[in-house]
Parts: sequence; C-alpha cells; structure tokens
Amino acid sequence: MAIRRILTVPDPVLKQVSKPVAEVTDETRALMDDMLETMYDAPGIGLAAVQVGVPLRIIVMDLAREDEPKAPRFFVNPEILERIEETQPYEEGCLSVPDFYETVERPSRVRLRYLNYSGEPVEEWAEGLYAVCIQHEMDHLEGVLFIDHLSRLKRNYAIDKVKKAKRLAANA
Ligand code: QAP
Ligand code: CO
Repeated sequence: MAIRRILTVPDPVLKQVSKPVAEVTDETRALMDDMLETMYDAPGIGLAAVQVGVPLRIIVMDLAREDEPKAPRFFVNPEILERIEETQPYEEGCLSVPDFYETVERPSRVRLRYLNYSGEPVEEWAEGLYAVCIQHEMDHLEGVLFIDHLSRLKRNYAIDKVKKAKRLAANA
C-alpha cells in the first residue's frame, strides 16, 4: 500500500469524467487500498480515484467516528437509481479544496447500485451523512466539485484561497 498525492483545485484533472471499471481485479483492489490509506492519512471520510489522478469510477469512504472501529467502504461503478425529493443541507469540505467549507443542499435519501471490494453488486438506500458523502463523491466522477454547487463568487474565493495557501507553502 502507498499514500498517493491528492490533487487540489484548480487542477484540470479534477474536471475529467471518470471511466467505468471493466472488472474488479487485484489491480483495482490495489488502487482502492492506496486510496483508503491516502484518505486515512489526510484524514478524510471520502475520496474518489480522480482525486489521486486516476480517472476511474471508484470511491472509498469511511464514516466511522474516531471512537468507533474502522469501517471502510468501497464503491466501483456506483449509480444512483432513485433520489427522494426532500433535500438536506450539510456543511461540506473536500480534500481537493483544503480548508474551505460551505453548505450544500442535496437529496436526503438516494438508492444506490455499485460493485463492492469483491466485485459483487450491491443495491441499498443511503441516508444522512452516507447520502451526503456518496453524492459528493459521485459528483467527482463527473468532474464536479462541491464548490460547483455554490455561487461563482464563493467558488472563486475557494479556488483563490487554495492557490494562495499553496504559494505560501511553496515559499516557506
Ligand atoms: C466529502 O470530504 C464530504 O478541507 C469528503 O483541510 C465532506 O473527507 C462528504 C478534509 C463532507 C460529506 C460531508 C477537508 C480534510 C476532508 C479539508 C473529506 C481539510 C482536511 C474532507
Ligand atoms: Co471531494
């Protein structure tokens, strides 16, 4: 396993549409293992493959609190089959937009289909933080970031903030 570099805005790779995985192989699992290690190291609760520069439809997630045992989840080729009309606001962040948080409204329940770590198909409803996180991560697969749901003013502020922080770090 290895920790990979997480791309940040405005890296154009983050705007790419990710490609479906043909088959869940040991190579796919090796990438998912790296993604999980990278996410835990950050630390974060969700990460899409494109964020480590691999535009494939793969997501890793762990929503367990610090006092709970680790609960990694893996999603290959996830699809939303159904979303309820009701929405919920949640203050989101993103490892690709460090140190910027803003509220986004998304459907509060979605029905999912995906392949798990073993390549088996799973169908289930997601709600609460799980629903927020899977929709945030699935946006990444379409090249969409949570800041794309905000006003242009807030989006530009977020990108500028990340750029400035990078400049400061580079000159330190
Ligand atoms: C996406 O986000 C998400 O700015 C996952 O400095 C966020 O793991 C889903 C992070 C909210 C649902 C709700 C962000 C870490 C982690 C930062 C993350 C930072 C350090 C974000
Ligand atoms: Co994100």
